Amino acid sequence: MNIIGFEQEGDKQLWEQQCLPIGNGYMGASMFGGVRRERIVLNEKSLWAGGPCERRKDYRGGNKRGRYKYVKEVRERLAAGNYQGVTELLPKLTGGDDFGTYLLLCDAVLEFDLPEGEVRDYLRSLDIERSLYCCKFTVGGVRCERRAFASYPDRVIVFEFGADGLDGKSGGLLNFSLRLEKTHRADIYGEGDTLVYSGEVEDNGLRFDARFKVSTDGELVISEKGISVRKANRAVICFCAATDYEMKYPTYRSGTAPEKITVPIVENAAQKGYEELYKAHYADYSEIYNRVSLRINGDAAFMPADRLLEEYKKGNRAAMDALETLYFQYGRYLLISSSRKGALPANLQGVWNESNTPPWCCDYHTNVNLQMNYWGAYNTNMPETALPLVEFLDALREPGRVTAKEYCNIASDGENPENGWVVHTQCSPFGWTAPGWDFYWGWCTAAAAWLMQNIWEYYEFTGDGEYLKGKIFPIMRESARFYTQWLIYDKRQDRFVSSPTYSPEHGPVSIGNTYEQSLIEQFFIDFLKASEVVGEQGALQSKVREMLPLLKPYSVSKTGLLREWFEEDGEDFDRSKIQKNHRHISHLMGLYPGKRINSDTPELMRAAIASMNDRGDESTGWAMAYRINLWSRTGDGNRAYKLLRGLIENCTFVNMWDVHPPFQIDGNFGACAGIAEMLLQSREGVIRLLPALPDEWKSGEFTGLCARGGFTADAVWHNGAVTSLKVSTQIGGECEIVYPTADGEKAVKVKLSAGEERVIIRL
Ligand code: FUC
Repeated sequence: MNIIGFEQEGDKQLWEQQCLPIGNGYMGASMFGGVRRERIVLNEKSLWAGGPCERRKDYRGGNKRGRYKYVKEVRERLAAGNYQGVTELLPKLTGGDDFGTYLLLCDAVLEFDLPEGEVRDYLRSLDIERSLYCCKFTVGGVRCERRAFASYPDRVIVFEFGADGLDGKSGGLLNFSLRLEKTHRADIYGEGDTLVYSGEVEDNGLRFDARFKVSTDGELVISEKGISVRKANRAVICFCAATDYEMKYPTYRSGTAPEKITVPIVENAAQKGYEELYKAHYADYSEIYNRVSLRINGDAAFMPADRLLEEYKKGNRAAMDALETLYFQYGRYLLISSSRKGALPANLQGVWNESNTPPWCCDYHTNVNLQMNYWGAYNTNMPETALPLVEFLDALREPGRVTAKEYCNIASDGENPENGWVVHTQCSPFGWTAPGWDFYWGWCTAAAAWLMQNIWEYYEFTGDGEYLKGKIFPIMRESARFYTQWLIYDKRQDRFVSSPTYSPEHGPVSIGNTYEQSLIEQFFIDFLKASEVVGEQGALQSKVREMLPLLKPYSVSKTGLLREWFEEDGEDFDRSKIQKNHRHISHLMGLYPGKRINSDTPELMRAAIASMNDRGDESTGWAMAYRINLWSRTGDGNRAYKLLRGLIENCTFVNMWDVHPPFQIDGNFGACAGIAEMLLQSREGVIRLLPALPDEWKSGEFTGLCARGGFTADAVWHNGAVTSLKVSTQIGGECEIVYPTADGEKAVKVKLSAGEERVIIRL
């Protein structure tokens, strides 16, 4: 089932629970399906307050000057065992408070003149296979149909409104007005058949231009009050918005008037018309979406989303199969709709946002959230959705160098160009890379190391060596330069450590916690592999090779748990700041998304499992999604499934958006990745089919899931055994495929040439 549908209008006050979202990476629209009155929430992803501007000439991405002196002092006190003594210094290890926020563009409010009468046959739906929103109903002898989609190739959002007489004769029944609400400082006016909303963000003067170009067979009046369409059968609005933001340090302005972007776009779109636009949109979208299919048990009939969720909670198996596959594909829909090349990456809410004061500024949170947004990009066969992240990180290097200099005394200059960059927990499109304004969440020196995993995996899954060499590797290399200078040798711990460290987002400040050490370790491993691929060997690689074995991220506590803090069994370790069931479970990075804890490290695996049991199975949206992936990596499909079930039952709104609370899209993405991880895992040339299959998923099939090494697999299973299996590759290579059979497990080695596909088991 590919439809999220409702038989009632959405409550327009309950945006995060009830809207249906469409988007093309650049823009988003959320729809409620109002019969007589509709609210459409409109977004443009670069519309942000904050950053450099006339009235903030001294903007420095949050960086305060010369803070490395305090960092040094903190390091020395910690190294001397004076953990209490650093508390007074921690406020010095923070950034400024001029962070800014993602903004709402505006609401479009539509009022429809419709005859009195009962509304019948109402359905509003989001078809995620067709990437099309639709709202249909009849009232007082009029049949209304409204559709909308967001096209990436044409960079417009297209709204279509239609009204027909049920008698088949009467015409001109479409009468509506559209006005803008919650606008920023702007001029709003009519220009021919176009409503123009052009202005600037009050905080920073960022210019924007939004256009609604109307085509209709009825009477059209456009003025500063908005759009009025009368006596029409049909109207189509092509909407485009753009800003003069540019992802380029230090001004972050393109110098191009945004109407230079929007005018040709809406003109071109209106020329093409609805059908042609939809055709191009569908061709673009479906080419990505259709790469993967999933069926669990039987095929499901349509059920409205609210009922589906209710039936799910009651344990209705058919509803559960339907909702689980829908949730999986919805994650893919949301990423295709909110992360496309040319636009900023998906933020905490993707691209959708109804407020000018959204939670956590709707930013790029890098202590887990931004990373999680992209976990499903590769294994669910959509590597191009990760390109905005690569571009974003590339552009963060310049401001990140300022943070490296001011907080870590790692400077880039003529002699040492590109000598190291860093980013901490919160990050904005204006290069805000400084630590957050409070140490106890804002400090996170390993965020960049973690993000390197996200982009290195682009290569692992696609094998695109040219892109690795030209784009990804330079970012990794500069990160390696940073960490090799940042790590210090700690005598008492006898290892190279990141210091100070803070395990997100609880516990005491410490030296070399597992989170930081394990992320840096994984990054060093990946960096050395990447260096081999691009053929670069030098002093940096030697340094990394020398430090790697001395990072020693993992240790097991007296009680058998994987230690989150190296010092945690010590007598003077401050346990008062530990929250037992904390949502972050940051010491398990090596199990997932990292690869260091696995079946070849049974002792660490046991400790990791003990830690997961200790943390518990109840948490908030993204943290539940994280746990699905973690349990999948242990091979315990039933436990992964328990977490998936918990996420859907307790952390999902009826529109299938993930609840942290509030709505946070990372949980949607993390769970999508987790479902794929239950079905296929890959590591070190080995591909495992159904590695964490729950008992409930008795039979099913998937196509197009991806493995490291550039392989794609299609499989069918019955009673837990793979009964049909095909692998293919665009790039060629060797791998071992391990899959469950009716009487155990089978492993086959295959060697494929580029473009080859091989049937391993025929149905
Ligand atoms: C992390 C989490 C919070 C929230 C925020 C956006 O810091 O700890 O729960 O998800 O990101």
